[in-house]
Amino acid sequence: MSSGRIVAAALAPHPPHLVYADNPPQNEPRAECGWEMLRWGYERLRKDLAAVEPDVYIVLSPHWQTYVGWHFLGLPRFQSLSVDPIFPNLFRYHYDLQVDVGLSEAIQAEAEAEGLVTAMMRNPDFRVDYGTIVSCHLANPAWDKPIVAISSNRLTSWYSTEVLQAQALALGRATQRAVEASGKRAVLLASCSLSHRHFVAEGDVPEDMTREHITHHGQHLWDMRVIDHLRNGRSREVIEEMPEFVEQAIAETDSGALTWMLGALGIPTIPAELYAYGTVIGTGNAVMGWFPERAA
Ligand code: 2X7
Ligand code: FE2
Repeated sequence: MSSGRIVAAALAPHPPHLVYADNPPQNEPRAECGWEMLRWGYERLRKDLAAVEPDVYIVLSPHWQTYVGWHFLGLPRFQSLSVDPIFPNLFRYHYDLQVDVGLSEAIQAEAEAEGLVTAMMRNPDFRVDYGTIVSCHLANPAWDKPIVAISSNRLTSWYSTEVLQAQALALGRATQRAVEASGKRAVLLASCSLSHRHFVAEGDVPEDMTREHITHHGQHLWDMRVIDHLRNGRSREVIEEMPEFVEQAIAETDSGALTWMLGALGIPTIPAELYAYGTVIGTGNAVMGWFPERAA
């Protein structure tokens, strides 16, 4: 079998608002408009991802929260209704997704070899989290490729961002080795916002864009700093500054999603492409892409 590769990677935030505003048939609520900059950015990212002809999308989501180890979906198909616990008015999404169980198991085995605690989710009634669903939908709304879904081990809460990052980098190395051995063309999706302080109240019309702005100026400054690092290939600096970013901007990168992806890319020095930046109910969200083959 020819050598597999990570053909692209994306920072792919998952506010359910973006699916809501797109009005796909899978989602029950209907919207008039909203968050266009982010949605147009995703539109361009999707084209670039499709162009690298992926076999599989591998996603790590902050909303599948596990406290003992890193978990992987371990059945070929999951199908149900996903309702956002905070925004049930925006997101009631009927999903039917395929999992590349072989690749999931291969990443799990490599992660165990790195000394990580892991588990496979084999419960057919398991409800897949909305972060996984939103990022995968926005990256590939046709759902015509299988996914590998990885949980977020809540090590930032139990220990520290430093401990989280040590494990997320190991998980990234494990992912890279397993993809290579698989012979497949993989796209990685780091499913997270950057700064992450929400408003605590929502207007009567959720898509009323007159209300949308960053919660706090300090968050904007942090988001711009991280984006600037990534656009200029300074991913090592992002990893080094992560503990402060998480603490000061309540960043959703506390999930390990971004660190895992950067680890799998070998802590890239290639510049990331910025497709969009925008706020969603006060949080900061960047849609960004890495294309290792293009850079080579
Ligand atoms: O999960 C989210 C998020 N990360 C950002 C914004 C709004 C809702 O949900
Ligand atoms: Fe989130």
